[in-house]
Parts: sequence; C-alpha cells; structure tokens
Amino acid sequence: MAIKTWKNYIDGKWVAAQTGELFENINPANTSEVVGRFQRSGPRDVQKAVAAAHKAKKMWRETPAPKRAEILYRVAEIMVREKESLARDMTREMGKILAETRGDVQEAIDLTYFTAGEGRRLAGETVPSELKNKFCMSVRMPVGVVGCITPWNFPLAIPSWKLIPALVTGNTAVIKPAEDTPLSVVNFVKIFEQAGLPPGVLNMVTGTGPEVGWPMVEHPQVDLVSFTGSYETGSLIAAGCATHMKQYSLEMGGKNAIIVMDDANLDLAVEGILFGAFGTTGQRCTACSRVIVHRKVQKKLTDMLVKRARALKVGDGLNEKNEMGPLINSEAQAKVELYIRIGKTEGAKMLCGGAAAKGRGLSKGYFFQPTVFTDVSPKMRIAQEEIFGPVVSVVSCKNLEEAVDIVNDSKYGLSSALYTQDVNRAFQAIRDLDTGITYINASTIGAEIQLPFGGTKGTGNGHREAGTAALEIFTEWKSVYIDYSGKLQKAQIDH
Ligand code: UN1
Repeated sequence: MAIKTWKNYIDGKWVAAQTGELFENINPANTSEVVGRFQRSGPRDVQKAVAAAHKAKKMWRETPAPKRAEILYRVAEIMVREKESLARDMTREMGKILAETRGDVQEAIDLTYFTAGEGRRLAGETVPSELKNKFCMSVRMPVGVVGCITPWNFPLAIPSWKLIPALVTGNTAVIKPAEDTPLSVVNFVKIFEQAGLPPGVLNMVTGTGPEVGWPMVEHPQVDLVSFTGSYETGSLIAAGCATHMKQYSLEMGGKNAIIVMDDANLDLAVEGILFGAFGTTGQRCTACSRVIVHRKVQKKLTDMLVKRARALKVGDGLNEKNEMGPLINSEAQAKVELYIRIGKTEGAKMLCGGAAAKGRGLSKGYFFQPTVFTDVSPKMRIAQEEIFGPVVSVVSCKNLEEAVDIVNDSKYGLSSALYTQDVNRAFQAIRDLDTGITYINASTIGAEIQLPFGGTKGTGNGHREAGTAALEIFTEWKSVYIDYSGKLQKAQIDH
C-alpha cells in the first residue's frame, strides 16, 4: 500500500510545511509499517497558522454560540459514523487495543455532544446592584487564540477536551498533535472541515515540540496555551507562558494508587488493578502504578494479581484477542527497562514481567511484559516517579490512615482509588486523598466527560478539563454594569 503524505491545515487549506521536511509515523506494533508521512514544520508554519487563527477571531466570536455549536454537533455525528475507522487508524499509530481506541473515539463523541450544549447555555450571573436603577451581570467571553499541544496516549479524546470547549466559547485554535499520533488529529481536523467549520477557526501544524510547540508558546498572538503531557515539558511551557504573560492550562503526570483494604472484594480489586495498571499498556496519566494493600491481604492479592498479569495476552491491538498492545516507541521501552533496573537495585521484589514480550508476531513491536513489583517501600523511585508503562508497585500498609499518607506522599495528585466495603472508611478517604479524582470500588481510570478532569500538586496548575469546569480555562469573565438612573452613581463612595 502506498504511504500517504499528510499536510498541515492552515486557513482552511491543506498546505505543505515551509521547511520542505517530513517525518514518518511508525506503527509501534510493527515497526516496518509506516502509517503515514507528516509535515515536519517550523516556526514559519506556526506563524502562518497563528495569523489565520488571529484573522478568524472576530468573525468567530461574533458568530452566535448556538450556531457555533451546530457545527460541533455535526462533528459529533460524523465521529459516530466514522468511529470504527478512527479507532483503527488510532490503533495503527499508537498501539492500544481496539476496544480502547473505540473508547477513545467515544470519549471525544461524548465530550463533543456535552460541550456543544454550552452553545445554548454559557451561563453567567445576574446579581443585584448596591445602587438604585442599576443592573449587573457577568458574561463569558472567549480568550482569543488558543494553542493546543496534545499527547499521543489519547490521540482524539484529549484534542477534543481542548478544541471543543475552546471553539464553542468563541476562541480560534492552532493544534500541534504529538509526533507519534498526528493521523488521529488529521482525521479530526478533516471532520471539522466536513462539518463546515469556517477557514482559520481551527488550524493544525505537525512537527516537534521545539520546532512547533515552542514557537506557539512564544508567539505574541497566542493568548492561551493548553497542554497535556509530561511534567518536564509542562514546566518549560509554564515558564515560557509566564515570560510572555499569557494564560496556560497544564495537565501532566500522575503516580496514581489503588488502596485495597482487608475487607475489600479482592476479585473486584484485581480486575481494577489489571485495568488500571496494564490498560493502554500503563501509558495513561491516570494509570494505576501503585497498589497500597492492607498487610493482612497482601499475599493473597499479589498472588491473584500475578496469576492474572502473567496470563494477559500481549500483541497487536488490531487483533481483538489481544488484551495489551505495545509501548509507544523505543524511548518508552528504554525508560521502562531503566525503571525495572532501578526497582531491582532498590531492593524491590519482581514477581513477574520485567522484559520485552517475546513470541509470535511480537518481534517487530515494542511489546513489554506486564510487570509486578512487591515489597516496595513508599520512598523508592519506582513508587515515586511516573514510569508510563505496564509496571505496578505493591506497597503494604497497616491501616487506612497509613495508606492515605502513602498515596499523598507524591509530587502528583491525579487519580486515586479505594476498595473497601466500609462506607465510613470510603468517605474518610474521599475527604483525605489529595487527588483531583477519587474512585471507590473502581480503578484509577474511567473518567467520564461531564465531570472535571485534572489533579492537584504537580499534576496541573489548578485547572480542570472536561465538564463545565473547562469553561474556566477557555473563557474570560466580563462584568457588565448598566446604569439607568440618569445620574452619576458611585459604588462604595455613595454608601
Ligand atoms: C489520561 O490518562 O491521559 O479516565 C486521560 C481515563 C480516561 C482519560 C484518561 N477517560 O483514564
């Protein structure tokens, strides 16, 4: 099959990068397959895209929000129709199994239907004035041009978390997809085009962080940068945005934990740990990478877990029989291998996994065995640092208070979970776990789009995506005072 070359999307046209350079998108399950060629763009392409977004700003913010939303509803409808091919392209470019890529597309569909509803809400407040014959209200205004920098682990869902609320609230946007998953964003952009989004409202520039992402951060006409990715890149972006005094929202790492108490339904807990630790090959910001288990049930739980982890079918995500796909690329594999060595050196006990997965059909991909470490102490690096691979560390605890302290002893605060039958303990944990998301008797993953998504501490900068919380990122409040008294009235001073 001929390898396709994809272009950038600027001002409603598909255009080649000014650099004249391309990069290849490789299937991580079969590295001899090139999924497509994409523009390796540079700062001049970013300039063109931002200029188009800037030019479209006035027209788009003056388009009534319900009309903007109508286009987005069409986007959702097209995604419903194309769900299967979107999922297949996604599995080819990033490896997660089809069940999960279908879920990723579904998350984008749900988010789009839900958030497009804001077109007829976008509620502000009306409040009384302290003065006679004066009317007060607040309304939401767009921020301007939004620069979106998106990751490869949720190639469609996360771009939708940014683009849909940005566009329904009247912003225009430039998106830079992760180098590992540009095809899913190209597919998304084609859907916006088909749905009738006017030129310039959404622009896409593919390429690397330093060559495309950074020029977006530095560009004076980008008013807001919305980023999901690593803590290290996030702090660079924060510093860049601070220097240029622009707004930013960051969604970064996690070191998410599942607590299993001695009264827990262990079968259910094991299901949750498997889904959390090995779903998406552990490459989610919400992945379960620590299990904090009550010492009374530690042996039983780890035995059950290891048995199931060993039995997981690793392989190409396009084959529906497989339960876990490959890692994203060779750097990811090297990083996971490094943490396996670190865990061993630190004295943790590896119960299964720890190496590349071998076997029929696995030689050409970045497949890795599901790995379980036990006898992990909370301060070990494997219990503190984000690994982003199929590795879970089991730490024992003597009671819930200690478990909560261990969970909270982390620079991140994205997601946490507790398995218990005791409603009192559950509520205590909900109060005390310092994370943006807490699950009771469910895994650390499985966020729904109508609720805020994000975390505390090093996971973000205080913002939340999805739900109605996303509006706080993508709009500016404007307070409006209408004085119909016919005279000069002074607040406070007239008191
Ligand atoms: C992420 O981990 O990067 O709850 C996003 C979940 C998904 C979203 C995760 N719905 O795991």
